[in-house]
Amino acid sequence: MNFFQKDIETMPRKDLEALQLERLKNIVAYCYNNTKFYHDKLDKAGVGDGSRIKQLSDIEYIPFTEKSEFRDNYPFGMVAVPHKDIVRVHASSGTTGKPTVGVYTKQDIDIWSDCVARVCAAGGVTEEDIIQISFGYGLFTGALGLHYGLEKLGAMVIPMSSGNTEKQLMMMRDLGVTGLVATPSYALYLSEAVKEGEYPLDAYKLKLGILGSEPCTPEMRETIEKNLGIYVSDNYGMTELGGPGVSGDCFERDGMHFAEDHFLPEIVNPDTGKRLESGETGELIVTTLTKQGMPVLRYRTRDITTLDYEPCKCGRTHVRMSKTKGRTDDMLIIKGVNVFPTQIESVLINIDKIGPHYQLVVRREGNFKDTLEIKVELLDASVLENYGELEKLIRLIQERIKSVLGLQAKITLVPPKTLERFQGKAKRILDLRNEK
Ligand code: DLL
Repeated sequence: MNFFQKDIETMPRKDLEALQLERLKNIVAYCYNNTKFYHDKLDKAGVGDGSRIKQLSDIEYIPFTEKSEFRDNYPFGMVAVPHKDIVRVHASSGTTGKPTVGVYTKQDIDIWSDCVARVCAAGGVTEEDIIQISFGYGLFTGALGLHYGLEKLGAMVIPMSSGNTEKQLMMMRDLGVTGLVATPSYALYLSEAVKEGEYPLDAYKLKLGILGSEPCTPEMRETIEKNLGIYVSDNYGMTELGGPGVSGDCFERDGMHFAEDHFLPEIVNPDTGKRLESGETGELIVTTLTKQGMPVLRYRTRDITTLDYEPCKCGRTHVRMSKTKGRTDDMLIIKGVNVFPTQIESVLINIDKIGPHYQLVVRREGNFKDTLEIKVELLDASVLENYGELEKLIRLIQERIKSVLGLQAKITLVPPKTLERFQGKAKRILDLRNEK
């Protein structure tokens, strides 16, 4: 039994789509009538209150909502309810400019918790589990989002937050923690600490990892699973859509099931905005169907993925999104080749003698020519003393990168434990293109 709301999660698609259409019409009218932002935007696009929407594909008449509009309307310009109805505010950790704000009514928190509970149940959590949340508590949606969802599911929650590795491990051992909630990067970091710590792996009762908030390649997942002796599932979401709970893996791990009764996904060509067919890769666009506090129509997530509507062996009928390749803003264009860091990660992880930690340094030579340096950690520092072996390893990595990605990169091997470790999302790209 790994469902939280089985009737909804396995609903026949015909019924699901009828529900989505009804909710789509309602949310467009709701946005039009309750926010000046959407009132003006929908009027300008000639959509008005959405009464011309007769079928789901009519969604294409609605204009996209862009990330910049969140910033321009910071903090409460897109809110659709009076302040007295708002019970929570979260914000993204955006590194530049103002953060992106999310606001929640009581009903929003309730539905959000349901969606997160679904993701956790699908990843194997039951009310028997003791789950340590090692996301940083605060404005970030991850910690409180998972916290409420797990409590709703009935699991025992340890609100550990991130940092203080020794204490993290002590609590895991002492409380008999069975599941870890973290970013894949932090799970990797903790797994190394376990390996090097004085306690053997069987001093821990860990069996599950509910990881999300950043891309995790299957290869990275396998490394974490092996190091910690756990089963890992991936879950996806973002502040603009309320946080985690938008989609998550089932035991098939063949795409993350969308909570399609609350979020309507589409895929478009990121350059033209044209809608793409099921199975085609493009930018994910999402409309929130039930959010009261800050509903969003056709949000351009910038995440690159595919949607698969084929029935899943697990019985869920809700569409599956593939692991994201990354964000359009993280895509590097090196000498005309488009690459995502995740593609490089998949290549590196399969090579012996190097660890799963890497950093990508992008520089600009002259006006146009971008170059990529890949810094990778060695597992054993002694390789650095053997010139022949070092050269051989560098050549091997270079050739693999070239044959898989068609990309010529400079490879720098660095001693073990010299690259930065991350307690939240990893920052693997060091972009020096605009620095003199
Ligand atoms: O990361 C929400 C979240 C918290 C999701 C905890 C899952 C677990 P933001 O900080 O606003 O929100 O970042 C959103 O992170 O657009 C993706 O680019 C990326 N992202 C989130 N989950 C995944 C995932 C939270 N499972 C941005 N795989 C999104 C790949 C992910 N990328």
